[in-house]
Amino acid sequence: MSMLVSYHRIDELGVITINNPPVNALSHGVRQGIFEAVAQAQDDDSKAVVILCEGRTFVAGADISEFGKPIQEPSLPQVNAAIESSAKPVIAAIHGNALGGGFELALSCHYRCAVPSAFVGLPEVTLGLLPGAGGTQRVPRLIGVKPALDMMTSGQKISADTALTMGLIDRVLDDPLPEAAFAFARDCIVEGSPLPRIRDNQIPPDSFSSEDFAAYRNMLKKRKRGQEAPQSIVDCVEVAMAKPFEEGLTFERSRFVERAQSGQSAALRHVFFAERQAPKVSDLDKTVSPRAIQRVGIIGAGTMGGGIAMAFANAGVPVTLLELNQEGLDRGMALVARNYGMTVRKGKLSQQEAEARQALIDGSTDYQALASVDLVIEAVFESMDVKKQVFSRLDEVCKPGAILASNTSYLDINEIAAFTSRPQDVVGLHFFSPANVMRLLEVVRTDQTADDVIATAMALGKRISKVPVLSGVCYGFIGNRMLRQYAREAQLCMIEGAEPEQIDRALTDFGMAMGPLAVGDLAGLDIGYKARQALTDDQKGDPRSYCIADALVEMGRLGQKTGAGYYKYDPETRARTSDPAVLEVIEAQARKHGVVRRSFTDGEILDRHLLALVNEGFRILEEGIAQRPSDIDVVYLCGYGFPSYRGGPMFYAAHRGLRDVYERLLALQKQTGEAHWAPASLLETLVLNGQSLDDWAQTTN
Ligand code: T1G
Repeated sequence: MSMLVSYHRIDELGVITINNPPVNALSHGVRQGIFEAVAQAQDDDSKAVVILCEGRTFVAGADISEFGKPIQEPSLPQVNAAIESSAKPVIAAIHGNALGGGFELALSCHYRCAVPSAFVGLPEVTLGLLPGAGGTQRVPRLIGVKPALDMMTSGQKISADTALTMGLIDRVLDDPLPEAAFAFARDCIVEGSPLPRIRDNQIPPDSFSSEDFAAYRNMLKKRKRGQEAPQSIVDCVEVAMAKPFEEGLTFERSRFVERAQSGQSAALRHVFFAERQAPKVSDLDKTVSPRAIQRVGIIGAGTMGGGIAMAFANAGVPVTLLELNQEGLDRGMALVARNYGMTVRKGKLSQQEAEARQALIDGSTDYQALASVDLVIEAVFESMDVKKQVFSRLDEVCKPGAILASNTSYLDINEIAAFTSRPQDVVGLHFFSPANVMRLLEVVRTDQTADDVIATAMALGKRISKVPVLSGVCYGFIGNRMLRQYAREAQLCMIEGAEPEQIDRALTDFGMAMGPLAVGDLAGLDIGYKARQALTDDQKGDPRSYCIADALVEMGRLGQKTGAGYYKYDPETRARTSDPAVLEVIEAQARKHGVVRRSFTDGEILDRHLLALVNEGFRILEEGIAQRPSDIDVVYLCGYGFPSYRGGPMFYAAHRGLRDVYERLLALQKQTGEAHWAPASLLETLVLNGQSLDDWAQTTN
């Protein structure tokens, strides 16, 4: 028996214990160990078998890091078949999370019990996969077709109490493991035969018609736009209704292997590990420990300040929101209250919970109120003069050791840090709007930020349910710096001949949540306009890349907030439609700048936007602004609506092939004569050396 799995006896019970930290993933060694232990139990005089896990969780699934490698036997379906055909009752005793293959293993057991704090789920769809060890055949037999489809296509975790109500488990234990599970197992022995084998359950043939399946598929086409795995899950469940269990298992396996070899699953598995890698800062002094953050101050109670306050209150961290005057403070606190009210009305939070969180946010107009906080985040107007006033004041009132952070999206944080006598305590914490919702947090390290401040920021990011990504100081950090190139291409494609709808459609067909021009209208065209006003003509760059946007703003078309921008918006429904007036503006600007407009293919539009992102991504890596390529992917997935099943801009480039990307950039440079299409030197080096991005990342991190 391997060290990963042990078997011992407790009186009449056989106990199989899995111990594969950190999450008891079903690696080959674990599968082998369970398989052998089940066989051993068949041969001894135990009356029942309990499967439980050491550590903080039950089995959290197959070992994702084994995907892409040849499957070693026994496979999980073989292990599950051995468990289900056991002559003695096998009981799964669940704590922490029983997810994916871990819950499929539990479903092959005859009984399932769980501690109250446990969760079960089949999140394979979030990895572009489907439950490939019997889940698609056993769950509909246990809880019915619709609940099974909802469970597997959402991938959501289900609490122990809800799982009991749904019939997924048999008992929620009152007492702690393992004793309570042993007691339950003894009850199962008394229960006697025949053993409940889910495989023997029948799905009522009229419980879900072919029309129902068709309707469900259509619903998924909208809700899970572009994703292949949800549709495969429906196919498997439809077979579960129509075919005997074994045939269904065979069908499921074939679809599972197909999914596991798909580009979408490779991308989503990359995302899984990339999000877990991002908070790790490879060059930090490993001996430093994060500073304690018990209370936070936020300056500026506007949309960003209010959202940031909610992000901390949602994590149980008390916040002081500071505003210049009472009127501004009341407006900010009212905004927070309104947002919590909306969350309650949507049923996402109880009134009681909302009130408890709101109570953690108090307000003040006096800087002295921040004297004892552990961290201050400034979210005021984007002007260096205003930042100077705020940070000089914070330097006076904040206690030694307090971290001073700026939520600036663009400004030079080295310059901001220089306004204080404690630049080592200054860091950028760049949230994304709405800050209480968006998962991305860019942690911007200045030339002097102390290691323990970075360690604190990364740990704090996880604590408030964000994905923290480290960035160096440059204009726009990682996300906005790349976005400028992407937004430039939207403007240039427009003035050169493409229409706003075509540009946005090319990107949404690729899977972006919204096209660049619709995003501009949502955010407000005046934001970019004001940012450009602060730049010199040189810094602004080619006027063709902003003249249309400027013209629309100067016409008062600021986007959704004025009912018109690149599109016009229905005042009631907010539905957007194209507006011939915009085409007139575009054609006028093209004439003014001597541009002869031409037709575009969607493919060219897509290439110019994606490769603008990718090329700037390579520049950001070669400058060391981002630690690793996957961090750039996380920024775009968690902050800019890049489709997760595409893996992110750098993953996209790596899987498209760096040579193809390189040659396409050279072709665009030749076609347009634009210097910005010159391939980044890192990309050129990798292509000429035949090196992959992963290889490079391994050598540099
Ligand atoms: N395989 C390999 N490594 C895993 C893993 C897994 N299934 N789950 C977690 N890890 C690693 C993770 O990379 C991290 O490593 C460490 O464990 C802690 O994870 C046949 C095919 C269980 C809720 O999708 O959702 O079963 O960074 O930071 O926040 O049908 O991990 O420390 O080096 O996330 O406490 C289905 C995936 C697999 C669940 C714990 N299962 N895991 O969250 O810790 S497919 C899943 C999670 C499958 C079958 C199919 C979470 C968690 P490192 P963590 P956490």
